[in-house]
Amino acid sequence: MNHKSLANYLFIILCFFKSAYANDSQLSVEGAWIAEAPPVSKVMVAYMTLRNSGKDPIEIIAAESDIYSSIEFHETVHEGGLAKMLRHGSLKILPNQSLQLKRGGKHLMLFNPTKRLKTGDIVTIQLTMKNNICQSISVPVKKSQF
Ligand SMILES: [Cu+2]
Repeated sequence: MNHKSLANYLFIILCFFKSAYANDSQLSVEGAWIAEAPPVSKVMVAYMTLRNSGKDPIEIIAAESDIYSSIEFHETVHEGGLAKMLRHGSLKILPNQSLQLKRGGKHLMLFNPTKRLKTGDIVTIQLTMKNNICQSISVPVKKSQF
């Protein structure tokens, strides 16, 4: 067991512990998908709608998956006719609001897939919130539609 897989293992155990208390989690995820990418691609993108049905703000401070070396919170912005990506330290969802991760806006940037992912594959991503509650989501890979 190398360093990386040990870290993942510990992380999953931690999530399991937390999930006992997370039944009343106010975060729900709708319409999540990962855009299929060419085989040589070192980065992929995930989109979804994050909904906070609670009375308190939710801040997602980390996202992890066994399939990727790292996951970052990005936002595409346009400056002087050029599109570039900003990196955010977290994603905040206000009470009773939803945050859309969509093309041309905020998204999850997924780095270095360990295997070729195709349409129909399902990727598990663990989201960690500021209160240390973790939530696992299942995200299907789909063909990009333009
Ligand atoms: Cu990005």
